[in-house]
Amino acid sequence: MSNKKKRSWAEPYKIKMVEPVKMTTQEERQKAIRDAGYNTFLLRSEDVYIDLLTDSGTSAMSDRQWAGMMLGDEAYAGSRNFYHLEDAVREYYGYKHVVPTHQGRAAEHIISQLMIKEGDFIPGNMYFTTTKLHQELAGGTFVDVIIDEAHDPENEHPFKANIDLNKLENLIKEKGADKIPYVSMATTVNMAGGQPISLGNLKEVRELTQKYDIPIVHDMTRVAENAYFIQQREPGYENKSIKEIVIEICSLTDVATMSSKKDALVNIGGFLALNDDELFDKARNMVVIYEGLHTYGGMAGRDMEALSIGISESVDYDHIRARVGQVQYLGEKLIEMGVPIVKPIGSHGIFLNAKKILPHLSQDQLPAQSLAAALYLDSGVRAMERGVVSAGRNPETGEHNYPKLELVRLTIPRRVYTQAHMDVVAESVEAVYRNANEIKGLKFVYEPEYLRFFQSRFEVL
Ligand code: P61
Repeated sequence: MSNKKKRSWAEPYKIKMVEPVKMTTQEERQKAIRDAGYNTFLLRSEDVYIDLLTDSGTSAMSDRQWAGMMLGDEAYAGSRNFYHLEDAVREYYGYKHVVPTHQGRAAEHIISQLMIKEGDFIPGNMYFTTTKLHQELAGGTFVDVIIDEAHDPENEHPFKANIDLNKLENLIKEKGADKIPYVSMATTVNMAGGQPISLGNLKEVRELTQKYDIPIVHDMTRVAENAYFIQQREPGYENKSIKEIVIEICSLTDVATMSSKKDALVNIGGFLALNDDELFDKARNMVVIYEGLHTYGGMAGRDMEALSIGISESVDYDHIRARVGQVQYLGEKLIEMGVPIVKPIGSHGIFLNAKKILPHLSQDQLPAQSLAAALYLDSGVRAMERGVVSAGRNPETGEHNYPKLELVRLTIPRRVYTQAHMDVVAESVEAVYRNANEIKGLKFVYEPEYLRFFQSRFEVL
C-alpha cells in the first residue's frame, strides 16, 4: 500500500471578474416564493443567492472566449465565425455538416420534423422534456429503452444511461423497423441524474441498429462529461484523451443535436450536426424558416466565435476533471450527511431523492416541487423539480405521467461557484432534510399546455 498522502486538486483557473450576489432574509424569500407560485422557474434571479436551477447558459466564459466575442463578424451571410464553428465541429466531434440554431431544442425541432412520420416510435435512453415534446409534435411516440437500473436512485451501476438491447430489439420486432425513424441516444442522461452511457453499450446499439438500418440521433449536450466518465470507468479507455473518446462516441452516430449552453461553455447557442448530404440539404433549408440563414441560424457571429473556442476548452482534461470534481465534492458531502441522493453522483448536478426525503407526501402532492420551494426558503438556493411536474401528462389519456424518479436537481454551472458555495448549499440541504417532515405538499393552480414545469403555479396544501 502506498503511504503517499492524498493530494487536493483545485480549479484550473483564477477569477478575473466578479458578479455580486444578493443575500435575502427569510421574510423576503417567503414573499418571493409565494409570488412565484412556488415554482423556482418563476423567481427573479435577483432574489436568488446561489443559483443551481440549471447549468444551461449559466457558465462563466474564459478570457479567450470573451476575446473571441470581439472578433464577431456580424455579416448576414457567410460570417467568418460560422466557418470557425464548422471547423470546430469537424475537428472535435467529427461530423461532416453543421446547421447552427439558437439553442438545442431548435435542432430537435428540425430533426424531428424531418425524420419522424405520424405513428412512428422513437426509442431512447430515458426521455428529456424538450426532446420528447418535439418527437410528439412531429407525430411520434417516445419509448423508454434505458436499462432498468437507471430508474433506481440507489443502484450504483457505472453506466446507467446504457440502452437495454432486449427492450430495443423487442420494440423493433413489435413495431417494425420502418416505424422507427431513429434511436434517440443522449450522452449523459439528464433525467437519470447526469449518468453516462458506455462505449461498449453504444457499439452494441450501433451493431443492432445497423442490422435493421436504423440511424442514431445523438443528443450530445453533455458529451465531454460522458467521455470523462468513460475515461475514468471503462476498461481500455484510461489512456485515451477526452477528445479521442468524444470523437469515438460521435463516430458511432449519424446525427447530433447540441445545446451548446452546457458542455460548450457559452450562454446561448446550439446546432444540428450530421453526415448525410441529402438530410443536410433539407435541414439547411428548414433552418431558414425557423431560425435564420444557414450560416448563423439564430446566433450572432460573436456567439459562434465564443462557441468554437468553448468547444475546444470543453475537452480539456483539467477543465473537465475540475467540473465533475466539484459536483462530486458536493455529492460526497451530502452522502456523508446521510441525505438520499441519486447514485452514482452524476456529472452536472446532484439529484435529491424527494420520494425518500418526503415519504409523507404522495406523488400527487408533488414532493420534488415542494422540496425545491423549501430549499429556496431556507437559504435562497434555487434548484429545479425533476419529477411528476416535469414529466407532464400522457397526450392520449390526459393523466399525469408518474415517473419512478421524483427528484430535485441541484445543477452546478461551470466555472462559476467556489467550494465555499458548495459547503453553504450542503448545509442548507441538510437543514431542510432534518426538518423534512414539516414540509407540506403543493397543488396545481395554473398549468400551461406544453412543458408545464416552466410556468405552472402552485398553492400549499
Ligand atoms: C437543463 F427544465 N437542458 O438541463 P436547450 N437536451 C438535453 C438538455 O439538457 C437540454 C436540451 C436538450 C436544460 C434547459 C432546460 O425541462 C427543461 O438549449 C439533454 O435548452 O433548448 C436542456 O436544450 C434542450 C431546462 C430545458 C428544463 C428543458 O437545464
